[in-house]
Amino acid sequence: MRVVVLTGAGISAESGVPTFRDADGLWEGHRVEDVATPEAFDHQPSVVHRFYDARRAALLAVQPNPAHHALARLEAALGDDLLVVTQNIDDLHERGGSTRVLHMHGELRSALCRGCGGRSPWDHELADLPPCPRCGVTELRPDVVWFGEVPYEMERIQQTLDRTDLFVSVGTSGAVYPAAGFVQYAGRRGARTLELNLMPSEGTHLFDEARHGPASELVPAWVDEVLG
Ligand code: BV8
Repeated sequence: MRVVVLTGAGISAESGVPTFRDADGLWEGHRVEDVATPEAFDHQPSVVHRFYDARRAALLAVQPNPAHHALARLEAALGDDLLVVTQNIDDLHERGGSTRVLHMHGELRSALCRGCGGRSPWDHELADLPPCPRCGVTELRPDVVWFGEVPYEMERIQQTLDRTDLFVSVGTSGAVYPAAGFVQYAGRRGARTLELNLMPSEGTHLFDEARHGPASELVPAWVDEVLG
């Protein structure tokens, strides 16, 4: 059985990573346009850097939770028949043991050089405008996909969705495209679709089945079911 699991901020909520839209969510203190658009970066690079430097530093204080670990268990059983596509820029899937993870919106622990286009593993700040480890110019930006930018690896995602048997969405509000459109895309190609979320998402009506509750409980239970 070929499975694609799409994850959002909700899968990392119980690890202590703030979600976007929930009460005390990331967007509370910041207007999206002010911190997550290329225009914002052109106008106020220091504001944008501080926003991502703070999230990168906060990663050190959080750990993967049972939902991340359960997906790693599923990967151990399904191997190449499982792909985790995440909208999250944290590294909790990998720290939970998953290797087949695709970060369609980028990663906090990576810096992208606007000079040479190269990517470098990054665990420090960018606000002090350090030089690119590859080309030396001070043109580094967070390696994340901002609103109005094309998500990473869309072709590979589409090819994998084309031949998936089961599409599962975990911890996402279904508010941001193109990720929010994957359930319809996969469903139209015959895949069964399942939503695992704390509460009904904006696209809950598009799923064959929906289960609501905390990811740390729903995901391990679903994985146990799949692994029988
Ligand atoms: C693009 C990185 C062209 C940076 C992010 C069609 C219609 C309308 C608008 C558009 C459209 N197409 C494009 C747009 C514009 C835009 C968009 O969607 N706007 C929205 C606001 C309407 N999209 C874009 O600009 C995208 N680019 O379209 O390019 C294109 C398209 C296709 C092919 C080629 C080219 C780029 C979007 C990416 C932006 N970058 N992140 C950063 O992280 O700072 S988006 C960011 O916000 C996240 O990555 C994620 O995608 C989104 C947040 O959503 P969630 O992760 O779901 O989080 P949220 O807080 O909303 O919800 C949490 C959920 O978890 C809730 O449902 C909650 O109930 C649940 N939950 C909470 N706790 C738990 C839980 N569940 C289980 N257990 C718990 N414990």
